[in-house]
Amino acid sequence: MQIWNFTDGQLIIRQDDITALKFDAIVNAANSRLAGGGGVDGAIHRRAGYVELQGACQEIIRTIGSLPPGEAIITPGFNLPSAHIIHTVGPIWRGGTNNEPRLLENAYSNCLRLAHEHAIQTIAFPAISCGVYGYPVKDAARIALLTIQKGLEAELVNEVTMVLHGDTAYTTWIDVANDIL
Ligand code: AR6
Repeated sequence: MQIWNFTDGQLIIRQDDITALKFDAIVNAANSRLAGGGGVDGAIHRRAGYVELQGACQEIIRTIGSLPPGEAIITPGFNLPSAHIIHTVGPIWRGGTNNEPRLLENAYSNCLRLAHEHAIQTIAFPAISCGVYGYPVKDAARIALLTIQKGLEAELVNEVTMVLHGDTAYTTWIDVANDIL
C-alpha cells in the first residue's frame, strides 16, 4: 500500500479485493444495461446479493433507459461491507481515437461528483475499463490518477482508494503514480 497526501485529502493505492473492504462507497465498473457481468461487476453482485442489487439496478434502468459511458448512478451496498455502490460505465477500448480518454475521465469525475452529492467521504475505485473493456493500463492509470487528484483538490471527497487486483496491475499503477503525482 502506498499513500499520497494532498492539502485536502488522501489517495491510497493498494492491492486487494474491493468487495472485501469497507468504504462509504465502492465503484462498480458496470455495463450500460447495469445487467451484471464478469470481473469486478460479477464480484460485487455476488457479495452484495445478486437479487437485491439487480432489483435496484433494473429499477434505475426502467427510469433512465440505459447508463451511457462516462455517467454514474448510486445504489445501496446491500450485503457488502461498504454502504453504497456507485456504478459507472467505462469506455470500451477501440484504439484510442473514439473519445476513450474523455469518457474514462468522465467516469471517474462523475463518480466523485455523485459521491460529493451524497456526502460520501471515502470511496474506492477499481481500474475501470482495464479488464474486459481492454483499456491500456498505463494510459488508464494516468487519466484516473490525474482526475482523482483534481477531485481531492476540489474537496469532493476526503479519501480515495484505488484497489488493484493482482501484482502486475498494482505495480503498474504505483509506477505511474510515482511518475505523475
Ligand atoms: N476487486 C478489485 N478489482 C477487481 C476485482 C475485485 N474483486 N475483480 C476484477 N478486478 P472489469 P471493465 C479488476 O473487466 O474492463 C463486466 O462484465 C480487473 O482485474 O471488471 O470496465 C461488466 O459488466 C480489472 O483490472 O471491468 C462490463 O460488461 C478491473 O477490475 C465489463 O465487464 C476492471 O475489469 C466492464 O469491463
